[in-house]
Amino acid sequence: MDFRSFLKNNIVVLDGGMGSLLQRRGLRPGEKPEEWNVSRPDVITEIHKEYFDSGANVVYANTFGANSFKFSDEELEAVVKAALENARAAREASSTRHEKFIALDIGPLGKLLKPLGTLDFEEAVTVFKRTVALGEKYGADLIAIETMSDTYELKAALLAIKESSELPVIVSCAFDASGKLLTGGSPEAVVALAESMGAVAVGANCSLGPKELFGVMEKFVSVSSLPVLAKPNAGLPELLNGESIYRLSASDFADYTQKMLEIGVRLVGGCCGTTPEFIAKISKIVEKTTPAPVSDKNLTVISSYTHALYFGKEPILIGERINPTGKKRFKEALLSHDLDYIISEGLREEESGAAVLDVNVGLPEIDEEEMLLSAITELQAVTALPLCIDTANTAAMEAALRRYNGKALINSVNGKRESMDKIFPLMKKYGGVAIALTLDENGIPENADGRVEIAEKIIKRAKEYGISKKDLIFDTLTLTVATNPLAAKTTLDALSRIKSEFGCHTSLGVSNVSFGLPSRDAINASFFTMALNSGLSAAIMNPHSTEMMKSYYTYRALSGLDRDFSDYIKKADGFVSTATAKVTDKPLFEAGDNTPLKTAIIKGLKERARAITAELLNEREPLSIVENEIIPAINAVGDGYEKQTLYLPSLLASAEAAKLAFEIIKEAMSKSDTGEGLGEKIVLATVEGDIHDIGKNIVKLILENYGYRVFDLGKDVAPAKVLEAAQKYGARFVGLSALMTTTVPAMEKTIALIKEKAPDVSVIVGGAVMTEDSAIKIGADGYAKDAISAVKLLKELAEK
Ligand code: B1M
Repeated sequence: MDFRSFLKNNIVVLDGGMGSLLQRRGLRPGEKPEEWNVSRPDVITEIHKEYFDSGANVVYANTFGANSFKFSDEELEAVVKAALENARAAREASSTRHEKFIALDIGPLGKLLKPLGTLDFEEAVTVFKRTVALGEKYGADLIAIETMSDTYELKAALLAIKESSELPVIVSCAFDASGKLLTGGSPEAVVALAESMGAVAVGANCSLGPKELFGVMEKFVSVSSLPVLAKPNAGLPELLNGESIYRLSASDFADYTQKMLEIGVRLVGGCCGTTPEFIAKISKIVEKTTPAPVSDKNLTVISSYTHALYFGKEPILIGERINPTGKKRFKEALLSHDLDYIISEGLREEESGAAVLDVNVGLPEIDEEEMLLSAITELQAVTALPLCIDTANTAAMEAALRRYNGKALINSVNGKRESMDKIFPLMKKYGGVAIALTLDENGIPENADGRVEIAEKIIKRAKEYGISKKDLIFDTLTLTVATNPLAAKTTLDALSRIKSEFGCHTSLGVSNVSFGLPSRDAINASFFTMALNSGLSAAIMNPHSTEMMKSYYTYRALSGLDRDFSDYIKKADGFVSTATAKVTDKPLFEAGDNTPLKTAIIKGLKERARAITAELLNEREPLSIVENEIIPAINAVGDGYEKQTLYLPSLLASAEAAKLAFEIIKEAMSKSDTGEGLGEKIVLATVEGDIHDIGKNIVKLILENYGYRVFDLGKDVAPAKVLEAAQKYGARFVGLSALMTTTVPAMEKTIALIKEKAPDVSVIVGGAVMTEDSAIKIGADGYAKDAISAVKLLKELAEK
């Protein structure tokens, strides 16, 4: 039986941990587990056999880290080949009679993708492809992507498989205690992506025990139309003498597994700390359990890297402002490649209440493909809103869909054969939900019947491409009532019929209705309310329009979608004060904004931050800009990160913007040395394991400004390197920075080494995680809470 058929009707037992078992059998720290496929095939085969004997239907071949970042081409082929041979040998040796499959195991590449790290998306796809091709060549039955903590890397892996293999793929991600991925992704976002990219099962593995993971599994089961997979650790790890210990017993683990099966999980196994004993206990339970049915949830969903957005729960506002039509300033921005302007349009829409951003950057004079790709890349670095990719250029659409981190909304397909035959293959490959316009080769039908017929034709053609109608949202086209008074009624009739006859969701661009008439906002708003009442699921509109937002919030409140009218009440003040204004087109940077640099950094607008800093330097002291703009902005972003209102990519975008602002300040300040330090030498470093360097860079700048000769070793610096530099440069001082509790031990280690080998050198420390007390405790000569205190402290130490 092949894996797909087995999965359809059975609960699948997966294997348990591999790494911890290898350590017990002598794998040394730093040694690559995959090397044992070749050097210790007996051990690997034995472990696989134990899992098969315990009842596992699937063993993961020992290829978790087998990729070309860690192995040369030759080595990679050897380890993957041996991995699959070992698994096959185990299968042959195992005498139990249940179904047995071998998965090629694909783990994270060990490098973060841009914008979080330096790895390019396409390079990640290429690297995954190499491993996948070997897995296919050496006979894997399926592919298991596991322990992913970034949806972007997951997408790269899924795409690599799609482009190079026919094997079924099961997917699982690593969630933290908040129920999110490292980059902020929710289970719902993972499901949306995995389903749309063609996985056959989706779920969670590693990081937590079954108890802590239970809430995450409930979320998976509630939204997934695919079988759900759970492969937790044997409880939460405890660190003992540098080793992770897992204390959950096999029986307790099995009890939790039973509960997971009861809520509908269909693939169960274990990760770190679990052993064949755990799998044997699970298998016993599975034998007695009837598989829960896997139902099609019939959800129309798009997603970003953080969250999924479902159509039909409440009306969705799609911001239309990223579009050059009729906008001189926007066109100029496109021509001059002013991405910050384009992005700030999107951020303003988000502030006004848009839930999705439509992105249209087409202009005949520019390379639309390049521009769309840049806009998508930059936007998804600063906002977590799902994007709607809006272009008639198929190449640009494909490039954007490929790079989009999630399941995109696609604007648009229509009933013309040519349109469907271009868009549907892209949807099939990259996933997505398409806005389907009810027009075809004969134009827009005048009556509702004609538009409903086109909708039916689109649904039929989509089906031929294997695309479900739940991934189509119908736009029955708003025409102006000025030339045809029945136009609005026809649009709404078609909309209601498509909803009731086909069960499909709908969207409209509303503002066309009033073209050529006075008080357009009044007509638009009434039409919008009528459309909402006819069951409109989404509207493409200007979220800065007060009248439209009034309609939206009153509709929600009056139809019971806004509990206690709380959203309405929050917005009502704005409605009153702007009652006479047509559109509250509030710029992101208002005249009189005292903190434009702060805003630019918080929003992660890099070029804007650089330009504003240069302007501010004409009127303000560099240091006051650092203290009153840059540091508070970074702290504000830090607060948002802590409260989980924003996630790592946004934090990084802000840090990058702060860095650019800071570079301009550095240039200005390098001209103003006070000479106070009289050339005293100091070696500066952020300690090993810590990559936070904004604070350390500020300290460097100020020290240089006070006449110190600073030797900056950068971030993540090993103790020996710090010592070596202090000795090499004959520095009298060393300054260390640490921002995380986990890197304070590295600071202590560095101080101890310096005290031992260079006792004449004084060490000062700082960083948000440090205090006067903790500095003394780890043996530092002094603690500085900020850069100016560091200058004072060094002076005191020099005088001692
Ligand atoms: Co991260 N980060 N971060 N981060 N980050 C913190 C520090 C954190 C508190 C956020 C949080 O969770 N609330 C948290 C640490 C928790 C803890 O251990 N207590 C954290 C975490 C967990 C992480 C990651 C692990 C996230 C993840 O991957 N899950 C990861 C770490 C990776 C690693 O280091 N191995 C990570 C990554 C990042 C970014 C890359 C996105 C980015 C850093 C970019 C960069 O530095 N190039 C980043 C940022 C920006 C922050 C916050 C938001 C801001 C840090 C900062 O720059 N502050 C931070 C939360 C926060 O502090 N609000 C956070 C502004 C800066 C001017 O202040 O550095 O304190 P500070 O420097 C001050 C003083 O302390 C002093 O002078 C400076 C000027 O006044 N000072 C010295 C500093 N060094 C000194 C040395 C001296 C004297 C004075 O003498 C030598």
